[in-house]
Amino acid sequence: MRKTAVVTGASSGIGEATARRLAAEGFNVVAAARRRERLDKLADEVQGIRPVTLDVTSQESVDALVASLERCDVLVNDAGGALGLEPVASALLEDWQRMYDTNVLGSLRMTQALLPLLIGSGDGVLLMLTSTAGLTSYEGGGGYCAAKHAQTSMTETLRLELVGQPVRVVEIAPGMVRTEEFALTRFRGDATAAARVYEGVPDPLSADDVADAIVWSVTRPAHVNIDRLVIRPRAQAAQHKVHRV
Ligand code: 8X3
Repeated sequence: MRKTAVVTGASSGIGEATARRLAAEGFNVVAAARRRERLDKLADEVQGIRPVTLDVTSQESVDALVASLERCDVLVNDAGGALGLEPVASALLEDWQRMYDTNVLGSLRMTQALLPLLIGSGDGVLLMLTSTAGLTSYEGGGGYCAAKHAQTSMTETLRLELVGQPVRVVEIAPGMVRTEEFALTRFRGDATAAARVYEGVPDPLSADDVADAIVWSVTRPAHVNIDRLVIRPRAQAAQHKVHRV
């Protein structure tokens, strides 16, 4: 019996790369995101992917997705992202609200809705895509770091609360990853500002590097729980310590 994996944020970046890799591993993949046309293209291209329109900020949308599932063995909570790089003193409240709603409450909605199926599978894996921003703080990162710290904390709490149940709780915390949209979204479409983030960095991680780690983590034997995997490019020794040429 093929296992089913649900991936949120699957229309681009790490989510899309994860959907592709999980399908290649033989999973039935439910690729979920808001932008349906991108999902349809992905599903046309890759066998084993079912596109589902999903807005993780809407309980109704989450419930509709869950109602369409017969089973779920793996949940990858990838939807989220950063908005703005203003200092806390001048940050926009709406940005903080949006980041909290997608990264934290979006993961909470999906987790609450899918836990019964994950546990019912007999070997479920709940994976949270957090960030090194969930482990440390940096100037301008206030709202994003706060949201990612909250998501990291939720992950730790879940692992404690679910011990003894047939479900693993995995956190993947990437550092610098160059994707099509992460920095562009953060800088509200300013491509020059987005490119500056990676300027001179020999090799930032790619979405596929992170997807590789995700797929490795969820395909370990059932008794092996990868609690947290921090993954950075070789050129990034710490949040502020980046080698540029
Ligand atoms: C992305 C890593 O350094 O932009 O989650 O916060 S960082």
